[in-house]
Amino acid sequence: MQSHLEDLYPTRISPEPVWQERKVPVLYPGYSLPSPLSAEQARQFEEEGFLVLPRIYSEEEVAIFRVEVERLRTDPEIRASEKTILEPQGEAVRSVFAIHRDNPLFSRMASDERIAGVASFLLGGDVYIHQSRLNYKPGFTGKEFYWHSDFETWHAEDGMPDMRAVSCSILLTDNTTYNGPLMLIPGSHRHFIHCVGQTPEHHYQKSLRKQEYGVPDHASLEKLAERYGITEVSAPAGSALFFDCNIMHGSNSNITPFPRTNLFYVYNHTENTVQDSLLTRLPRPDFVAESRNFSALEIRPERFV
Ligand code: 6CS
Ligand code: FE
Repeated sequence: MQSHLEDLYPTRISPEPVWQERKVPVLYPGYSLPSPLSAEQARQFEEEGFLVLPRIYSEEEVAIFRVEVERLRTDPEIRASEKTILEPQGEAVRSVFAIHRDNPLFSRMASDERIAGVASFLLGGDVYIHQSRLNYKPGFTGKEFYWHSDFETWHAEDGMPDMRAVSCSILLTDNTTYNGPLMLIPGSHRHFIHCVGQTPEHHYQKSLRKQEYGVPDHASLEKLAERYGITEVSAPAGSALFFDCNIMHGSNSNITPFPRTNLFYVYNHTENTVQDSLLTRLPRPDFVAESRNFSALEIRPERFV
């Protein structure tokens, strides 16, 4: 029987949006040196809530990833899987979830010290994968991801207790200013905004295509954007973008011919595992949120060419 944890971030309860401050550090101490980041990089992540590491994967490695990504996109079995989400209008593949579990290449990549080592440093210790996904954002038809805090969803719908998780997005195509790059509000990770509205039953079946609950109200978004501005991340393929689980982010639709295809690994600290006792509904399926195997990743050097 799980002990009943206090809900530190009671979102989707109040009829009005509520702001509260983050309760835990952004950058966790306690990691042994040498660190994979410079002091300046660590400071930037703490201050802004995100950090770009340009071209950590070579062109040759990216080419290998893209062959696999294209194979997945066109594989009828993958397309028919519940782990594959289609775009809200039409039939293009929007996301494929749990690739760290089902795909040998992307399983190896999840433990690659070039990314897992940075996540472990930021979170201050042992980590496991809470969620992984491939977001295609195809040319012409890739639709937006509306503004949200990932932690708000992972807390409300998966039972993640606190903000001790970080996303790592690996850019598999150039993310330009025009093909729907990630937009972040730097500094927003320090505030937790309670969203209004209840979580619908089986919400993920809709929210992963187009999210309408667990999104902040316009007044809060306006206040955040006016206070901190909006930064878009344009960087070349092979780069890695680390962003705090609670930073407000979103991305626009892609009407250009150029896909914006990114891999995402969500690293969670092994002391922050999801707790059913925090949920008001049934837990989401295991392909969206790890619910059984919380053992620490064995982080190791990897090369893919
Ligand atoms: O609900 C989730 O877990 C997913 N939704 C979004 C918009 N970002 C995080 C994650 O992929
Ligand atoms: Fe997100």
